[in-house]
Amino acid sequence: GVSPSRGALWQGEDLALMRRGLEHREDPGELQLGPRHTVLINLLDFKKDKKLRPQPGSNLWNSDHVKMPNSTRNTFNKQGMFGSDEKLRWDLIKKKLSKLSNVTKSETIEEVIKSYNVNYKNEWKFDALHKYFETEEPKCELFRVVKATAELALKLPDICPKAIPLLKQGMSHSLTLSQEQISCLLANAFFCTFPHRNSTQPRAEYSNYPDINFNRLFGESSKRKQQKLKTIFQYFKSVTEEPPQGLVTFERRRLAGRCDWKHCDSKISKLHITSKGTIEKEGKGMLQVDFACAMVGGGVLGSGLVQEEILFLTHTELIVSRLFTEKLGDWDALCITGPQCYSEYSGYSDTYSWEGPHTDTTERDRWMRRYTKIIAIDAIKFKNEQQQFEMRNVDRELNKAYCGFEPRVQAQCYLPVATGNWGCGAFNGDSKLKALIQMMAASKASRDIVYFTFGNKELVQEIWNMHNFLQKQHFTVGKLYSVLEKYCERKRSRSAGDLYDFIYHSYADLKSKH
Ligand code: AR6
Repeated sequence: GVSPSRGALWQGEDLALMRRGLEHREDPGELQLGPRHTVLINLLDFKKDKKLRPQPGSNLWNSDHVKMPNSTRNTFNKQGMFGSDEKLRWDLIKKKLSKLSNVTKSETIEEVIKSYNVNYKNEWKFDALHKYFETEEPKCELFRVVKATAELALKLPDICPKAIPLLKQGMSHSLTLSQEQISCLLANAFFCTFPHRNSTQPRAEYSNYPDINFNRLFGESSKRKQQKLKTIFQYFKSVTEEPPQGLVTFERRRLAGRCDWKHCDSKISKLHITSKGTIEKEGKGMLQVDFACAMVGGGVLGSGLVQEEILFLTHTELIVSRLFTEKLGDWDALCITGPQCYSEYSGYSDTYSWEGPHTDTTERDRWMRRYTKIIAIDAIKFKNEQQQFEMRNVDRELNKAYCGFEPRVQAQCYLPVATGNWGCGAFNGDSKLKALIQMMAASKASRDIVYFTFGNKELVQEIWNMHNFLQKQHFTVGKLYSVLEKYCERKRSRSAGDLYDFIYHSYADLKSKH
């Protein structure tokens, strides 16, 4: 290890030791469907020879399922000489997308997309897309990708025949689909074919869902948008050249009951804390936290470009969660198992830059999913610093984190949580408080923590000292919770000073009184 001197890059347990937990991988059991698990591939074929064929089924046009572009209920009125005539929107989409077989300029893509989205003809902008096509080389490769992506989109009726359930608020439900099915759905999202998903009205049918059609990605060009387009095009290039052969599961989970934090007697679990590395790279194989927006993916299709958006861009399959995941509630999390990484990147936010294709060599589990597990949990966005020290908000964050960390299968040893300054960037949280909250939730969930401070060496030391203190004094989660309550109470009436100082002192006081 490293001597606990000031300025050390890392502290705590050896990372290699933490990684040992990865050897006892949580076994998902046999792939099975059930009342809480929808599988979009054919199970018999899968069991027989691991072939990933679509499960037959039929389109359902209702409020419990994704409304598909190829539904016979997806119609439009064509004004003709003899009044209006109901037409299938999918027929029009087919006709227009086939036009892309000899596409030579990006304006054609704009025309095609607008031809079946007439209501947005004046609203949607494509300047970012055109700029991308002006600068990117070689052109022939670019047009090959567009053509192949259009062909992929058109295979929708064959690739995704079975209705896709919406993962709604309050539900605990998993959805397993093949990477090929995801690529086909994303190809449709790229060409903005999903019906009823474009309205920005507050009372629109899907207003409680993230947007899925890619139109926002194509307008308002900026350096960020260009780098996003590079990343997205890499994904389509990759999946159209060589369709990935595996499955991905999206699990919406809801916390079963209230947690009694005050009486939780779990001991504080082990910690490795480092200023170097990132959750997605050095935390590979662990339970990786996505610093999410309640609308999962946040600004990935718009201008946002921080932790969650970068994760969704490089692990592009994550974007499909926006198609069916209703806004997360306070007690919900979304767990994604098996997404693949398609791109290398450098930088962050304004300096984010696509650095080329990534070849993902992560092994696959019994369900042919990559051993990559991502937990989307959304922190509260605080308007002022004070709010987060209200106990009801502390409770909310504890429950939210625990909902993500709670083990759902029996295992000898659970994956460690790979996390960091959750809720402490765009969402203005205090990293010292959030570190304690995440430590408590992980401890209750019997998971160790690998914490990435994202360059902050001082924070490594501060959190490590606190963790050390908590362990030495045999703190339980419940005891720490009680101290937090006192601190929040104090904070209400006067200045309470630094949180960690308060914990150190209150404990010393407590001891001297006994
Ligand atoms: N690995 C480890 N730490 C990181 C990484 C990484 N890859 N990236 C950033 N950090 P932020 P939030 C650190 O702002 O506050 C999105 O739009 C870094 O210190 O992404 O929870 C979502 O969609 C950074 O300041 O998370 C939500 O709408 C801190 O983590 C919203 O942002 C927080 O990263 C969530 O905001």
